[in-house]
Amino acid sequence: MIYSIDDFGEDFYWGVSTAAYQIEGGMNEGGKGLSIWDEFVKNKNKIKDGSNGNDACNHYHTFESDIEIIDQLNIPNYRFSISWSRLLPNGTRKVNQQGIDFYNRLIDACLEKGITPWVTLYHWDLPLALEQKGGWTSREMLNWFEDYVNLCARNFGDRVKHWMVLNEPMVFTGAGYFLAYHAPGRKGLSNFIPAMHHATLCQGIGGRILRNEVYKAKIGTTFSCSHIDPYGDTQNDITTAKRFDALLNRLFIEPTIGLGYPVRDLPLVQRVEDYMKADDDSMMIFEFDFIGIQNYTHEVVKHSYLIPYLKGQIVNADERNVPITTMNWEVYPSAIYHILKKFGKYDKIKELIVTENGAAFEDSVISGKIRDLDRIQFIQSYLDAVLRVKNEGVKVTGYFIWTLLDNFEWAEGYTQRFGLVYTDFITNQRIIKDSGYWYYRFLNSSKVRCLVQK
Ligand code: GCO
Repeated sequence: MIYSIDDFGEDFYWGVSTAAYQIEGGMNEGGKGLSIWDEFVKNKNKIKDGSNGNDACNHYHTFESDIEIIDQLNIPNYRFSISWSRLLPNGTRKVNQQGIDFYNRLIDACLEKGITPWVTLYHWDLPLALEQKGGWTSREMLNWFEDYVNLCARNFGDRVKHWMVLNEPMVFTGAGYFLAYHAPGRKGLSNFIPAMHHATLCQGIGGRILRNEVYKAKIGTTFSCSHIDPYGDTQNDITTAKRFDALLNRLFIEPTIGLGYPVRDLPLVQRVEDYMKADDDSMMIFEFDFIGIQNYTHEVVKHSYLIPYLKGQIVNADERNVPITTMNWEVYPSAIYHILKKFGKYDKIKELIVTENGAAFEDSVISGKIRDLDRIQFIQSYLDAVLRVKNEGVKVTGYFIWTLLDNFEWAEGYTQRFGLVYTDFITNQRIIKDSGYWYYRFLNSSKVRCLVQK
């Protein structure tokens, strides 16, 4: 298909996304308290290159010039997250005014350039003090979260009108409380199930607070979604695919729109009954203005009796002889088509916005330039799929690229470069990659036409 920006319509939201822990650094500056990630990275075995986000991209000090880059690229919307422990060093009560001031300066810097700020309230960096009291496994989270969201709404809601409550609850509960790959590094169903349930409740709680406190807010929350395909056409593989789909794609959205947890396709979630209180079913429900879809690839799964609970496993992309990114994720543009189509079928969802899509490749600086054609092609082909699904009537209203700067990629440390802008992690110098210039030209001229070969 040949397309240009005009084909998406004038009201389409174009943007770029980041997250506090991945870029800010300033780990113990400005009165900030510790987060679970500040603690988790001390165990160097948990991070591929033994690194940490203590300094990350130094964005805490360079936010003004980073915003200038967004402005230079003419990107109209910027999605970033607030670090809870910068505002409330101990998680609750005592407010750190320097933290509020930092985000005020960041928001104002965006607005001065005409860039619309889109704020994620929770992108994984829980205050450590709260984790020490049980973190997401504790029902107290509901009160802690309420205080935090109120604080953000009251301090920033006069200027920030676009909000996302959680970033990928499946990842922070699954990787953080079930598999111990991510902070806080807890394991097992007895941690995962309560963490999952409290995250679902907090989605609703956060949404309602924003609705009450912020005049004319556009409120969403974001989900990691991967289209799931069975490895073979056996009945076992097909049922396994259904189970993985329930876990990875349906678990958090369905209770939010009143369908409850997908217990039938994912029996392990039945255990949530131990944590359910009388009003929880209705407390989980909230009418979001949009759902943020974060998609990178599809997953291929096969049945296995050996894997507890899930009775199945993901077949890694490098075992399937397919094109991959350096994350070992298959380059598979149809994934975003299928996922948007799937979420478009829930009639309670009003709008879908792709709040993350992008790719990590090996970038090298040659004569001061980064010729990342692979990333440009990746984005063009995924955008082509977004446009296809939009033209078929699915309400997709925006697309944000992950990410502005190469940054700290969680358990992968600094080994993965997802940015439109290259970060030299020694000097902290930024260099706009060819993909950044491409995005600029695409956003600013209907004459830039993309041709995606099938
Ligand atoms: C994610 C995250 C990002 C990641 C990105 C690439 O939401 O998983 O929002 O923090 O860096 O997805 O893995």
